[in-house]
Amino acid sequence: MKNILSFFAVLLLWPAVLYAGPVDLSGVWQLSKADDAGFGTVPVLVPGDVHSALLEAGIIEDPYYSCNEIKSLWVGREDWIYRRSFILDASFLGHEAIYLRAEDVDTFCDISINGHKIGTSTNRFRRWEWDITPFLREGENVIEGYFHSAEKKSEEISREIPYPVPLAENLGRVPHINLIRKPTCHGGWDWGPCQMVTGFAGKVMLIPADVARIDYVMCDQDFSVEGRCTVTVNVEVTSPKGGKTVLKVDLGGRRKTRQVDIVPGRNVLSLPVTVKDPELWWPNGMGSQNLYDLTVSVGESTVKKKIGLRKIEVVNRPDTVYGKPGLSMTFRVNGKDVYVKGANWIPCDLFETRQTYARYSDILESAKDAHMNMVRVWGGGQFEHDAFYEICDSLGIMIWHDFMFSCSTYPGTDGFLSEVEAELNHQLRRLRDHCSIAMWCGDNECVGALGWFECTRQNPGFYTANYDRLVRLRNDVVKAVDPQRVYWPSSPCAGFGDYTTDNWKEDTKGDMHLWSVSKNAEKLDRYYDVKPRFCSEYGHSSFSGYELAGKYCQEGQLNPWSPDFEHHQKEFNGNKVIFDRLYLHFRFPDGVKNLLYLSQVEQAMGLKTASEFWRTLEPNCMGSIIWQLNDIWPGSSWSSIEYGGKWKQSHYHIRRFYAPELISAVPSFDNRDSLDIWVINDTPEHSGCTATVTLRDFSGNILKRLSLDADVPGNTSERIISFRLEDFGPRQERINTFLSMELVRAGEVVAYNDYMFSEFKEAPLQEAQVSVSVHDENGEWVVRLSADKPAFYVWLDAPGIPGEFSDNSFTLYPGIPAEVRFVCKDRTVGLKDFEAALEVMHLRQTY
Ligand code: BMA
Repeated sequence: MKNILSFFAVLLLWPAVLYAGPVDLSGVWQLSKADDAGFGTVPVLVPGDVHSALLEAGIIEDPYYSCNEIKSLWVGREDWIYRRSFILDASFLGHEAIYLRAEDVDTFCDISINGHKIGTSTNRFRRWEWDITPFLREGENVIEGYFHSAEKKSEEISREIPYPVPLAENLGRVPHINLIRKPTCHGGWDWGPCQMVTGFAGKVMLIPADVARIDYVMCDQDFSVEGRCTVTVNVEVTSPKGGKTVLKVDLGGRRKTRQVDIVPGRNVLSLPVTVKDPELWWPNGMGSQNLYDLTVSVGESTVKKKIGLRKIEVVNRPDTVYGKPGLSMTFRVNGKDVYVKGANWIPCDLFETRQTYARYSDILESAKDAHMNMVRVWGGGQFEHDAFYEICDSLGIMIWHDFMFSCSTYPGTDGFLSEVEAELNHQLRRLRDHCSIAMWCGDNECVGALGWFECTRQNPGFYTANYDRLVRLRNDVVKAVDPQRVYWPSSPCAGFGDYTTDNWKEDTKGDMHLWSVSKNAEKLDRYYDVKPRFCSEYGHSSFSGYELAGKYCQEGQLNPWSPDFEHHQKEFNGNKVIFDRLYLHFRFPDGVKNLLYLSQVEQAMGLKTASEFWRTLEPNCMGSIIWQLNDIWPGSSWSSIEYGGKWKQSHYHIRRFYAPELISAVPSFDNRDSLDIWVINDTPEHSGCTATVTLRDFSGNILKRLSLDADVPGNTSERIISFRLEDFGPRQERINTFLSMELVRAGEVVAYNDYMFSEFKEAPLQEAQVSVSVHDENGEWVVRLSADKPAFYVWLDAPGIPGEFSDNSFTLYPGIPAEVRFVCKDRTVGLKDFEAALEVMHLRQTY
């Protein structure tokens, strides 16, 4: 970081930063505290944030360590001033107009140029543009941004609204953050700390214009003629003085031009380009992600982007399922129905300086590796930076995109609604050409919030009418700006205008959020009672791994009940519910390391039970989105990938249970005394497999083995056999055994799984000895493992060495050695270091 700062400092001192095109004011600015001259100044990066600058300057301690979060809460209650100078020459000033454009300004900022106030930002999600031509001068200019405390502003606004507008309890420390347009999770959430991050989080640019300034490029795709896609390129242009110029479009080498008459002010220009035999964009697992280069220029202004050609529909059709009226929820891409396998995305860090391309790419690559085809950008976070969407486009990860509203009521005031209208008008224009965005969704859990508070229950008509205004406004903007995309009113919800169905419990219509099983520590069998059409949230919380917990706890506090560790558990009663769930399955573990390990095993078991069952329900259920993929800081949470990028056990399980081919044992839903074996084949081809189902005891002896035909057609889930449980003996005998299953094609195991007849705490697990050796095979690091007895949830860990194993958290059987590869993400680490760091754990070792 220090190096980055000094690099930018050199740039800043460069005598004349002169450009013919836009001037990017990114780099080092100076930060001061508004009411404290003694504070002096510290360098601050743009894009960036105040906290990062204070941390770099040693003014605050790392808010992610120990209980330091509390020590830096003051930062959000102060006003801050950003300032920098820049040099302009006469030729730049010769342009007809020069605009200041700022994105992601968080949140309330008075901006001045050379002492003249040019405008005030009031919303992080809008793009701000001001004509600053009269205020610029040749030579040195000064720009200043005065950031008012957003927390204090939210309090002021709450005093102006004559009725309560509550936000869910236990979510954060800033009770009125829902009144301002800023990432709600900055105030804290049940997986993250409160740090009211502020500053220029996006770019600040000077944009010169004579004839044309391109504001947005937006493409419409028309597939109505077989074998071609007509892309109509729409360009929104602002012109200071108007004039004649040329609109040029180049779409993957197909060039078109048109003379255009530009009028002063706003212009909308269009040019259609036809692509014959388009190479379509497909989600991960369904085909390739072809992207066409698009270059558009008007007058002196040029925009480049990459677009994917595809048609995405969301089919919400009334139907009858399991004897009840329902509403389907099916994503369809290029005419093919997709079973969605996804996870929920939250901001990948509180601090803007750490929301880097590398961070996005690491997490999203991990999602792709685990066969995910969708992330849901959750509504309590933010519209992400461009890199996020570019990476999703290129990896084939579809996006279910919430608008930024979560777990709250919202004001129905004209002022609030006009902010929402303005932000959506910008964000939809900015993002709509990203082929990965599959659907806009109004919010997170705001239908439910209508029933969460005393005031909303007392006055349901008033709050529902307020909410309905918001729902309709959002719908109107989508219809006007992005009519080719579906708008789903809220997550979860049962469809338009349905504000009463409780989609935390109802499973017949639309999408549901299923939390009762994990948050009430119910038995995992309860998942088999719920048959969602689409589950967009379900999760099991876990502690972070031992290595990571050791980084945020002070010495002597690596214990879940210590102050430091508890501080990193943000869910109300979160530790208690983890313990309650562990009690259901496991014997009491020895020591903290085993406890943390078990919490991750339980998380994997919970996600696996629900996700595998729901895949068997295809096509009645058409997708599941796990809560949650990533973390905002290091702590206890529902994530499958820890802060820093390390996979928890659950992520390895996700990779197995979201794989295109799966074999799974599920209790029969019409008769719980039966056990069905399912084969799910999400590939387009017949599977051509055989399946083996083996009954073993815990010493590893094979008691029975059955070979079955498992040739399942493409995109189908099929029950290949149903057993009566008593076929495996009476319960008392059965609990001494378990099933292992394999799906085999041409002698190769394409999927494997196992099924326990009892809880692990009841089963007579044997003290398996696991032998491990590490080898270098043509530059690949290979770990060979074998066990003398069945060993469950065998967990390989190489603390201090970043990377992923080709498989992990699996079952080892005697006589069947396993081979696992490790891909190291740090080139300075050698095989010997890896070997020295490697640790292996398994379930029986925990007690
Ligand atoms: C939900 C989400 C989040 C929350 C999660 C875990 O329903 O929408 O608000 O973090 O549950 O409690």
